[in-house]
Amino acid sequence: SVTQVVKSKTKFTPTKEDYQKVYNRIADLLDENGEYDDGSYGPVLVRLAWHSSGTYDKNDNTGGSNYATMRFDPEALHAANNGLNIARTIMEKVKKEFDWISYGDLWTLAGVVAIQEMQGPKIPWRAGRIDGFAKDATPDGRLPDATQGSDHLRNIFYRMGFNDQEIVALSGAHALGRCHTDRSGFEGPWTFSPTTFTNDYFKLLFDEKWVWKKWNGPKQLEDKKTKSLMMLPTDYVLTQDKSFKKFAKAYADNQEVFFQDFSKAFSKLLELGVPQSQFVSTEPWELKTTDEQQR
Ligand code: ZEM
Repeated sequence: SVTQVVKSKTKFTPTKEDYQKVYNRIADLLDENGEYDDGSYGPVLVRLAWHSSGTYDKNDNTGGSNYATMRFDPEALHAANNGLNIARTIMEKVKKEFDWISYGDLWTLAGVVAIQEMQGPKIPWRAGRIDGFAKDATPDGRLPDATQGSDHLRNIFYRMGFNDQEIVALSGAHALGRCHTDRSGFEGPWTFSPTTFTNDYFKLLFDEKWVWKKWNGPKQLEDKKTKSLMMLPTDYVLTQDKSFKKFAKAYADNQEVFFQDFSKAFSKLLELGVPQSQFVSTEPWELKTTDEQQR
């Protein structure tokens, strides 16, 4: 007779506490390399979360954060994603330690960690994204082109399901990080504190005099006073278009209002393309910052 040995493998069901552990691991990685840029991987991780979500098209429900298709060529090689291999490589370390998390959850969670740890607002977040396949990857051209104007911004963001107020709020993420000539062709940071989340981007847009930079690179603006800050044409448009300007001014005047609106819009961005039925909880979670945990 044959004795059959049945190996029963119980599937690991992560809890909120498990995701908090992943959060903490990512938080520890943010400033492990003081040599990198302004001393933090936070900004490039926010950009990874954004580019992995902003491919969403509400018309056919393709793209978005669900399948983490930036893992695959040609999406990984789209010019818009230049430099994000750095962010994806850092996230591999976390994935090795927490192999049960999906890439979509990992990358969006990294965006949440980065914003919260860099003094930004709490970002409600839910788990449940699943890994997709190369066939789910999105075509090039779904992310915004910095050289264009308000019509383009609206076309791109309306396609994701955002309105003018949300476009402006999301653009405030440019308080963080910088442009790199070897990634986008543009150069420099938007603010004097690129690793702290503030409403300075909006303040500077209105308070500084912005002039076209004289150089061989793509069209960008520099602040007349110090010439050390930059704005993309799509940033400057927020002060020129009547509807955008109203929101940009409100965010320049009141950081609280900006934080609230950014939190809502960024949370929504990170859930684009994820079927509601996939989320493990109906109520989004607020994960604790490292400060709150006094680790
Ligand atoms: Zn960005 N972004 N972005 N962005 N972005 C860059 C960098 C960063 C646009 C854009 O072309 C560029 C949003 C919206 C838009 C961040 C977050 C968010 C760079 C520089 C460019 C060219 C890349 C480089 O050279 O490294 C355009 C046209 C946008 C339309 C409005 C939204 C929305 C974001 C998040 C909510 C962040 C954090 C960076 C900095 C990355 C870094 O490595 O420092």
